Amino acid sequence: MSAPELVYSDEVAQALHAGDPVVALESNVITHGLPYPDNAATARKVEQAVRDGGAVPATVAVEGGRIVVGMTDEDIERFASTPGIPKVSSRDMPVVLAQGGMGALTVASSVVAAELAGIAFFSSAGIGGVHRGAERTMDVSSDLIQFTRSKVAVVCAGAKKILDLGLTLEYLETQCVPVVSYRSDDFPAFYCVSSGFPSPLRLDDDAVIAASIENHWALGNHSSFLITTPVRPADAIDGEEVDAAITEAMAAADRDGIRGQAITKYLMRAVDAATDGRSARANMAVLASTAEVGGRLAVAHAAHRR
Ligand code: PSU
Ligand code: MN
Repeated sequence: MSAPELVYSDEVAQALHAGDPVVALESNVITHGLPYPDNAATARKVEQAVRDGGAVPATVAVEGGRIVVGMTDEDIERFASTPGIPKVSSRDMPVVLAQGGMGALTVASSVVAAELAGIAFFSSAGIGGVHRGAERTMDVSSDLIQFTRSKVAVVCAGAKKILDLGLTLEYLETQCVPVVSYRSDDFPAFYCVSSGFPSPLRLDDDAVIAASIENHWALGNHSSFLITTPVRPADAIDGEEVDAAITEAMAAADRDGIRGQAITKYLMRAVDAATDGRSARANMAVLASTAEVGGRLAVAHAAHRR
């Protein structure tokens, strides 16, 4: 039995070898988060944002039975423009790898890939969470469960308001996953500056965050460390407007019988339509600004490890 093969881009391999900061990025946002060609353009902008923060980006995916660590520009274009690439979460990974097809990695499977690849940081604007109505549907994103199993620092802009963010925070607390908000008092909600929930903890100092991450692992926790950073106010969308669109979209999803894996994309597209594409633009902005903070914190973390 051999472990799945990882193929690194030269740049990522060199950075990891040198102990330079690297930030992993998900590919599901390319195939399922935004329509073509915005998705390809955004993926490149997000990679550039990681560089602006001072780190090397490594967008991760699966293809040909191998885990790709650092997609090339051509890979990104192909994934962005090929319809029907499956959304691959942690539990789907073994089968898609065995079958040899293309797979877009969610936050959950991306942190699996990052840890295997030796990458300490991952950035995504919106993590999955506890869905609204989960007490009925039991729909809790595997992202949260994977955070309890993978040693990766996750930088995000919180989670979308399509989720129950109060329950999401409760789950992370119960599971001993640290949640720290970087230079902000509130837990953010993707393209909204605040979810309305205060963050469990605020930290302003990059070096303290870097040391806290290492301490979390040194204390024997084989789990993730979450750091949130909010969307820039100029790019943000008003929370109440989004809430109204979500309530409507959830009723429509119910009518259309949309459940499970498909619900996240369905709700996101419905909110995009209801806000006249403004949420799609905010989406692109927050993906990039989050990645830049991810890059910056990965720099502090790499320095701490030296
Ligand atoms: N939340 C967002 N945007 C996204 C996703 C979540 O605000 O694109 C995607 C991510 O790839 C995340 C996945 O890992 O959806 C979670 O899906 P589910 O709720 O089915 O676990
Ligand atoms: Mn789900």
